[in-house]
Order: sequence, then structure tokens, then C-alpha cells
Amino acid sequence: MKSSHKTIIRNAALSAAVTAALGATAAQAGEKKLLSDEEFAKAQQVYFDRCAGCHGTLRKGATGPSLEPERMKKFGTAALEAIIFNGTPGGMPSWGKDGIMSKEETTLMAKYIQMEPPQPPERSLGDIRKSWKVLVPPEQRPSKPEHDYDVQNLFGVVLRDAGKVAIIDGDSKKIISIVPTGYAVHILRSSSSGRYFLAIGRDGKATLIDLYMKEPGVVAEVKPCSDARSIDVSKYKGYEDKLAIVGCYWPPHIAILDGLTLEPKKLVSTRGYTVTDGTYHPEPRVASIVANHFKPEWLVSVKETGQVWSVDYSDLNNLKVIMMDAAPFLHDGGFDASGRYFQVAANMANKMVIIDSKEDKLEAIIDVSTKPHPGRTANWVDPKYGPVTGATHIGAAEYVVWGSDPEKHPEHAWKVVYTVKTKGSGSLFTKTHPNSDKVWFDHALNKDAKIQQTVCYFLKKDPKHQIHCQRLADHGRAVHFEYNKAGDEVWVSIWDKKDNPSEIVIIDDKTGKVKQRIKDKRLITPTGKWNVHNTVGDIY
Ligand code: DHE
Repeated sequence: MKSSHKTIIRNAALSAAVTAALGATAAQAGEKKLLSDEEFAKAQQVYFDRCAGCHGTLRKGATGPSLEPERMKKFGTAALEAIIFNGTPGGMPSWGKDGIMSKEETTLMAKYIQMEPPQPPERSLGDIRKSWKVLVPPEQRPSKPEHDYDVQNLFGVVLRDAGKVAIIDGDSKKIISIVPTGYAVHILRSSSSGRYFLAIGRDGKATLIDLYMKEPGVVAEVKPCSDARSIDVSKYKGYEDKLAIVGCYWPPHIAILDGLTLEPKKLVSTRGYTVTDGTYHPEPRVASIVANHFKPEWLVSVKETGQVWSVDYSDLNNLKVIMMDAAPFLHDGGFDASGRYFQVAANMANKMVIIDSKEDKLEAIIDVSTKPHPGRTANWVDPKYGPVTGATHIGAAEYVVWGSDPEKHPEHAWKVVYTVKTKGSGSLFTKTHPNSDKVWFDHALNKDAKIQQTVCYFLKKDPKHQIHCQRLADHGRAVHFEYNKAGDEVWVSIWDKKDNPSEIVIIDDKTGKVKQRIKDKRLITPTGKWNVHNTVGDIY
């Protein structure tokens, strides 16, 4: 087992100095002739929407390879156009073939990536404060629910391309409100009481949604970043609903906020040096964040440098950060069943990184298959190996399972105990529930439409791990699972294009059969969804 390298820093404020040293994006001006100003502006927007997530704002590469101009010029416009249009076997979508980018847009992007990337502006605490709005102050919010729904069984569903979140009652399946959030909203997390949902948009806007309101709506919002993917709350005893954290892609920093008003409190830059060769990285983006249950800390995955940070929120004026060296490029993850071990994918290293949140140290690194993408992972008890965790993969038709109980089953801990053959690559999410006998997974990014629409499960107790699959729709992609509070039904999104009808399919978990479909014209591009009870308790 590799021991962790720990460094304690006090409020590392690298950002301003680094930006000054980088200066302006000089080379861009001379090369602009490849595109007119208007085309350049459009290309910037398309790049932000479709490419920056995997390749980085400065195009230094992460889940996708580096797209720096010197390398791109060697390909030339025609070859780049073909790659963008047709996709790659490595997992890049066929942007043209899938009808997401027009022929004209693929040409635009082929030219754009041969030019120097423009560097977006930094965001100071002052800039962020200007974006902060409290729509309903805490003292004017209801003291108890103004409706009869069970708050713990409400679901929040991301309506990606609408920039909205649907709040749906898990009992009646009624859509009780549609809440405007950030652009291309990405994920939700629940406050530790379960009363609030916190949403983060790709435009970096965080919104606080009060579920006690007759019609749940936004009570506060702030924009700590211009590009973001993660948000979480303080969950440790005594800090419930007190603080929130946003992880930014750009600028590369974390923003600590007040939990009840989203008032910005503190910024910490993530710029630094990679764990692989100590190279300085100007854009280490913040990927997954989880709230430690044992201490007043968050565990923050810093994608490009490959470190997991433990950020102690008990004293923001004397902020302590422990930096644990792991592996690049960190992406998504969640806790094991005990809530002690944070298990996060280093997806381009084909590894799962295990962090001990009690000891704040790297516990293990496990070799899995190509491009693990487990969502928050799935935990269950295997009859032979004891508590185990599983991960799906983007780059291989394999579901990998490892032992995750070093206390009672040390012989299996952090070792792959079996692998299940799936229907194909392109799997994004897995989920189970302690009350379920099944482990579910999707194939949302598979190249074959029929497989994209197919979800499968295997039984926890089946020693052969035979998979049972069903095609849930003849349109869109079946993506992401969430259980209801009782753990007896599982919800899957059918994520279609913005102008096509999408739906949410509800499966009776006992029989594995579809029991209901929520169809509503307001359900535009539903993707991730979260049940309050399961999200508060990290149940997956
Ligand atoms: Fe996600 C989680 C980043 C594309 C749906 N996604 C995450 C997390 C990160 C991330 C860092 C972990 C957050 C956490 O736990 O705090 N996602 C990115 C990207 O950079 C990427 C690859 C490209 C981009 O430009 O955004 C990307 N993600 C997607 C999608 O296209 C998905 C499928 C649909 C959508 O809504 O955009 C998608 N990502 C999700 C979901 C989760 C997620 C549903 C949370 C899973 C959970 O169970 O909590």
C-alpha cells in the first residue's frame, strides 16, 4: 500500500500571482485570421459547451487529450474536422454524426483548436459577492413544510439543457415545481437536514432550493465560477446546513459559502504541481467533492494535479488543507458503505483511488479497467467477499468489483474480487440500495443507440453474476439511477435531445420491471436525479 504524501498549507492563495505571470493570451491576435471575430466568439461558446469539460479551458487535456495549437496544427483542418464529426474509439462522441454539431460547427472547431486558447478572466471574492442574491432571507422562510409531501422522499431532477431542476414527489410522482437554476445545470446535493437542494450549473452558478416552500423554489444564488461541476455542504455534527462549497473548473478554485444564504466566504486556488512529474499546472479543475462524516472537512478531488484535498472548514480564517497525492485525472466518486473511505476514479489512469477520511491519508490505489466512471459508486455485501464496491467504465464493457472493508475482510480489501461483462462500453453510472438485491448500470455513451437505451442489473447473491438487461425506450439515452427512500423502486432518465420528448422511467426494483413512466413536456433533457433521503445519507 502506497503511503500518502501530506502537505499542510495555510490558505494557499496562488491565484493572483499565477495569473500575473501568465499574462494575456498573446499569440491569439496574430492567428485570428483563421476565423473572423464573430466566428471566434461562436467557436468559444461551442468549445465551452461541448469540449472544455474533457479537454480543459486551456486545452491542456484531461479525460480527453491535450488540444494545444502546436499539436493541432500538425493534424490540419481536414483531419480535425473528420475526428470531431465522427468521434473516436477512445470515447469522444461523434459530434457531427450524432447531430449535435452541424458540419459548419465541426469546421469552426477544427480551425478554433489550431488557435491559441483565450484565457477567461479570474474571479475575485469581490466579483463573486456582486453576483450574490438572497431572494428569501432565512428568517422569512417557512418554519415547517407548507405542503404534505414527504420531504425525505422528494426527488430533484436535472433538466440539463433547460437550465432547470424538476422537483418531483417520490410518492405520487407528481412534478411539484420546475426551478430555474444555472446554465446546463450539472448536479444537485442535499443539505444535511434534507431541507434544501443545492444545484450547480456549468456556468458556475450555485442555487439554493427550499423544499419547505409550497412550491419549492430558489431562495439564494451566487456565481463563484464561470465553469463548474461540483457542490456540497457541511455535514459534520454541529455544522449541519452551516456551510457549502463549490468546486470550480474555471477559475481553478474552491469557493466556501454560507450554507443558508450562499454568501461567499473564502476562495482557495487549486493551482499547483502534478503528482506525476511535479509540472506546474495552471488549470487544476475541481472534480468531485464529498463531505466527511467524521470531521468538519470536505474531500476535494483536484483533477489535473491528481491530489485529493481535505479542507478543514472549522476555522476559515486559519484554513487547513491536507494535500494527498493520488493519481490524475480525478473525476467522480463516493463513499464506501461505512462512510469512511472516499473512492474516486482517476479515469485516465484506469485507477480507483481510496482515501481514508478518518486518517486523512491515501489508503490504496486500485487498478481497474479502461476509464472508470462510477458516479458515486455502488456498495453492497457480497456473500463471499463481504462489503464490496463496484464501478462502471466508459472505455470497456466491464463492471469491476473490489473489496471495501479493511477492518473485517482485510484479505479482500482494495483488491478486485470479480469483473462482470456488460453489454458494451460507454457506461456512466451504477447504483444500488441496501434494501435491493440488485446492482444496476447503464450504457449511456455506447455508440449503438439500442445499447445506449439499455440498462442492466446483476443480483448481489448470484455467484455467476449473470446480467439481466432491458431496453427502456426507443429514443434518447438511458442514463443515471436513483432509488426512492424505501429502496423498492429505481428511477432512470431517458435523456433525449432538447426538442424531443424525454421521460423518467420508474422500475419496480423487486421484479426489475417498468412500473411507471413520467412523461411531461416540461421534462426537457432529464439526466441526474437525487432522492433527498439517499443523498443526505450517502446511500448508493
Ligand atoms: Fe458529469 C458528476 C464532470 C459530462 C452527468 N460530472 C460529475 C462530477 C464531475 C463531472 C467532476 C462529480 C461531481 C461531484 O460528485 O461532486 N461531467 C463532468 C465533465 O467534465 C463532463 C465529462 C463533460 C462536461 O462538459 O461537463 C461531464 N456529466 C456529463 C454529462 O454529459 C452527463 C452524463 C449529463 C449531464 O447532465 O450533463 C453528466 N455528472 C453527471 C451526473 C453526475 C455527474 C448525473 C452526478 C452523479 C451522482 O450520482 O451524483
